[in-house]
Amino acid sequence: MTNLSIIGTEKSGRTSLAANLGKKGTSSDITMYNNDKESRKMVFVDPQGYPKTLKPLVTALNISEMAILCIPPNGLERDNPASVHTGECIVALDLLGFKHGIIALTKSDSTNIHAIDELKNKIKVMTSGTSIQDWECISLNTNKSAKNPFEGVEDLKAIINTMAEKIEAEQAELNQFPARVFIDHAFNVIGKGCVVLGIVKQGISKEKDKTKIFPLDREIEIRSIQSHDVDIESAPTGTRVGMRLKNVQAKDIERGFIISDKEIVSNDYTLECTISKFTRKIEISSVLHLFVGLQSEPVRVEKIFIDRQEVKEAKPGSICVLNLSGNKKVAYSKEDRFLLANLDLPQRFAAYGFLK
Ligand SMILES: Nc1nc2c(ncn2[C@@H]2O[C@H](COP(=O)(O)OP(=O)(O)O)[C@@H](O)[C@H]2O)c(=O)[nH]1
Ligand SMILES: [Mg+2]
Repeated sequence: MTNLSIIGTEKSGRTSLAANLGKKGTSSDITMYNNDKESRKMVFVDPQGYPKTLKPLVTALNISEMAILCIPPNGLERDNPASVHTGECIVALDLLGFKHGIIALTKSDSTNIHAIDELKNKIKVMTSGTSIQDWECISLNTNKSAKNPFEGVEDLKAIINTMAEKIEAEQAELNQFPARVFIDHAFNVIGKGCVVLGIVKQGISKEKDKTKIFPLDREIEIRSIQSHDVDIESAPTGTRVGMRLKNVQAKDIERGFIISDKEIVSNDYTLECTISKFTRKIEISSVLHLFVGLQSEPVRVEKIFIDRQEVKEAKPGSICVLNLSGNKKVAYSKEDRFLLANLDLPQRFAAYGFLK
């Protein structure tokens, strides 16, 4: 199963595109659109709470294997205040090292071919050296009364299908690892008890599995699993699941909790970080926002090291080790990628890092 996030600035046409590709399902600060009818099941995630907050964007990307970055005709114009968020989405994809994706030049009916070429050139310059520099740009619209209605949408679907094949092969490789399920929603259903929604990030999760939930570090049992409203006995990597859990209550579960046999749990971190070129310097005692998996929380920069020397600041584009401390317990594994953001800046993403 392939999960896609459809990201971009406000009014980039991402909700219109998502609604065109799937049927609306679960909705909070992210909205799921499912295409249950087609043989290859996909979920399209619209981080609708973005750009107001970063959390929906990071959540959507971390439950997806593929992204569609929507850039409207004015999406990179200097005098368009929203264009900072086009840049921010590019920085997010780059810091996440996001592999699979397409750039959708949306609202093609409200622009012209010369403007589209100019936009493509701007994008080429902006994305050069980032993880998305080779992503294909495809011009499209979702306007049924356009002269060329739904131009590009079928082409987009064809590219998605080709990428989905690659993604499925990668997911099959991950099935050999211990199961980890990232939870994005949790609620109580009368007569059924605690139900969580989420994604199998690696391994194969099975009905009746006796496992744990983190950072609670509590033993639980998976009573049953559903995917796209159908009961299944086991859920391989990439499956979007609904699970009934035994021995935990929905009120004790927050977004980002992980179902797995083993995770690290902490509220301080030593990370080997790469600071983005598109941020300001990071200083001792500043407060950053930390994201890992689907969890997020403010952290204080306690210490900074460059080449093992303790320093007071780290410059954009540099590599350093950061000692960070927060208040809340967070669950993660050694190979998980952390993102750091500075919420006071217009482009908020600041760095990525891994456990030192
Ligand atoms: N002309 C035209 N308008 C569009 C297209 N896609 C979206 N819109 C309009 O642009 C506005 C923002 O679209 P929406 O999908 O809500 O953008 P979002 O804020 O990125 O989710 C709405 O008024 C849409 O009707 C398109 O392909 N062509
Ligand atoms: Mg929207």
